[in-house]
Amino acid sequence: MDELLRQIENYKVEIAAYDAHTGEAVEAFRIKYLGTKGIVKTVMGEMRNVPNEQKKQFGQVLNDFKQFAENKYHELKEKISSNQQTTEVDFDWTLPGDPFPVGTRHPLSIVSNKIIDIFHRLSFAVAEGPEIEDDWHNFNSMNIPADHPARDMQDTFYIHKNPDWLLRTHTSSVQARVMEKQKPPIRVICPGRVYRNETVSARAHCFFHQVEGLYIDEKVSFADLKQTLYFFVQEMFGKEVKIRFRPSYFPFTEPSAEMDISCLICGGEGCNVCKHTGWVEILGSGMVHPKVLQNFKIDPNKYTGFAFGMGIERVCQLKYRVNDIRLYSQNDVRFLKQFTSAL
Ligand code: 2NL
Repeated sequence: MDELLRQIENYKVEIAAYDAHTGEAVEAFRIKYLGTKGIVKTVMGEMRNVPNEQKKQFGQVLNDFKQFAENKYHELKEKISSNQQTTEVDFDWTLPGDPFPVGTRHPLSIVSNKIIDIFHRLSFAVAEGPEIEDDWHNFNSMNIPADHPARDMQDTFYIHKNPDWLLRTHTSSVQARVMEKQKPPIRVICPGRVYRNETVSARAHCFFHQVEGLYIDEKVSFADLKQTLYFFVQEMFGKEVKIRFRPSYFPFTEPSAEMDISCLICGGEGCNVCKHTGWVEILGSGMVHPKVLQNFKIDPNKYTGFAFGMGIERVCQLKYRVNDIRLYSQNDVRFLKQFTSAL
């Protein structure tokens, strides 16, 4: 009897001293003391040998012992689970971070920025204006007559509320606003979005982007126009590019000319892009019409100027070989990601 009591006391000391740092060690404790063949069960089995008159008192001791072992087990379990939480907080802050998914610049922005940069080197400033315009800035001041097809509902988006308002069809309206405010010398380029009522296809869209340029000063000549635009395409496409001018017509310039560059896709050999001519159209240009200058109280006898306009989608198509204009606004990351290194 006394022997058994002493043994229980020894187990209690052992249990009190037991420490565990892992789930496995806690489980080992459970098996050793509380398992079906564990120490608590074994000690309980000794009850058989206890004389009847001592059973009550001894039962109490055994129950206390069982309780003692169970308490310790719960204590150990508690400690392990709070330890696991501590491990999460105890994070290695020196580990490299997860990379942020960084987007890519839109190809039209890349090309627009390049154009701005090239003309900046020739002292052209950038001007911006509203996309919703009035008839005067978009058409009338630009010498576009009332019966011009561009003014047709079929070609231009008008604002129902006010028939004088429309979505600008070119960025000439921005240059009109510059001429209204500023006196020569004027040297600006106007990049921006423009709208035309076109059926959407691989080649046409109801909105696209343009850069127009305007240079007004004393003695500005067609030679200045040619040299400026030649410099531009050389910077944009490379020194080897060739240019040619074809006479053309625009209501706001006189004389007018369209400029072609030698086809960079086939090197002039003939391909689909240049329709086997070796040349591709890149922009329209001309000497600012005297009537346009007069509209802004600029004396055409004192001042002359040249102007030009080009589609950014078109330049982008030639530079990066984009063959469908719809790709620019579909937001397909497989398309956009291809311009990661073009910045
Ligand atoms: C084209 C042709 C052109 C202009 C735009 C212009 C602006 C003013 C005065 C006179 Cl303020 N002209 N702009 C001149 C000639 C051609 O654009 O085919 N663009 C895509």
